[in-house]
Amino acid sequence: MNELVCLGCGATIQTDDKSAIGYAPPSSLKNEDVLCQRCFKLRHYNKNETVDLNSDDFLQLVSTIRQTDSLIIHLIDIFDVDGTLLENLVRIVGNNPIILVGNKVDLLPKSTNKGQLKNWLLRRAKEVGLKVMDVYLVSSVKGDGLDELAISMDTARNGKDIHVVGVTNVGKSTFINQFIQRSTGEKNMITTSYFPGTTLGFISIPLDDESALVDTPGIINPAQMAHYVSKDDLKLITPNKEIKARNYQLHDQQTLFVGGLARFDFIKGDKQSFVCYFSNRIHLHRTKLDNADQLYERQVGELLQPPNEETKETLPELVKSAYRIEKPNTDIVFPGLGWITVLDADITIEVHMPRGLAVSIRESFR
Ligand SMILES: Nc1nc2c(ncn2[C@@H]2O[C@H](COP(=O)(O)OP(=O)(O)OP(=O)(O)O)[C@@H](O)[C@H]2O)c(=O)[nH]1
Ligand SMILES: [Mg+2]
Repeated sequence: MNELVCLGCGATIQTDDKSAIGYAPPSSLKNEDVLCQRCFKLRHYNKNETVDLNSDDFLQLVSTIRQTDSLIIHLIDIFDVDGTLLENLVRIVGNNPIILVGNKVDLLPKSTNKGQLKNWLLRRAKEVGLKVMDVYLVSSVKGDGLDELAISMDTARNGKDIHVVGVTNVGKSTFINQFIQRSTGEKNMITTSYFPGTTLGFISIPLDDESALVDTPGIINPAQMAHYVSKDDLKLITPNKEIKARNYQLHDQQTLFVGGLARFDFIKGDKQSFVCYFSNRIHLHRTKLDNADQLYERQVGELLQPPNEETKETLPELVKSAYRIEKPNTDIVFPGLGWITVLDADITIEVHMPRGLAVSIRESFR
């Protein structure tokens, strides 16, 4: 006997509780493929019903992969590597071999040096103690890089299953949908959405008679920006096309606001250019450092958006950290938002982010 699961999200289908996960009207059970009500609404009305995400349940479920003999595709969002690279992946997938795949390359400016980005990802994986066979860069939406990866996956899996594992919202289901579309022509078979927690159970797509490509629910990482902002704001901060670099000449004692979600204070150093990489829909605002506190208080949710008037209420307060940047070509990374490249060097800055999210510094790969 096989449990009936939703084709779109992998949740176990039930017909009793309309407000619980996996609900489908009894009449839908006679269909060959059953979609739960939440997936149905997401697909047909683009309406996202919030589900109660219990991070422990998902972690436990995904951790059963430890007991399998399979190939792991660890998908991460190259726009938020700190928020999506799973340092504890080995605890979840055991000794299975891992290919690291950076998704969403379509969002990077075309000029990005992909070779350097790959090397940096390899270094990051090593730094956090993650052993990976190889690194690939792909766009699951556009299809870039998937042919090359498909060949490598086929060799590496050696007839075994492939599990696609990663933090919520990195694009696991979109990634698998591309492979389904390539082999059967069917589009958007698995439900995807811009909000975390879309996939709720394992979804197995047969590769041949013996093995499958398996979609898994996202691991919840509290350090992911998506958990701090409203759905509306998330839509604005998530880039939906290639990022246009925005160049700002700043003097010391000037501040740049990233909407009302983050703030960059140039404390000390020579006047210079800062290149900003954020969703084109986030408003950047320059002001004098002296005015910045007051401006924030008055204008967060107004001039400084996102958040908006309503969603500013739920945003954690911004907390400040100071850095001395000595090397030229350094990125200040605002997890889940984007980054600012410092072209020159020898500067002191202060950076403000919502409490719970930490800025990081890296060598730029531009
Ligand atoms: N620009 C861009 N967006 C992508 C890409 N892949 C996925 N997305 C978007 O990222 C969002 C999340 O995609 P999903 O495929 O639902 O992510 P997931 O990892 O399955 O999420 P969970 O099921 O919640 O764990 C959606 O809005 C996708 O359209 C990509 O290659 N490029
Ligand atoms: Mg998914």
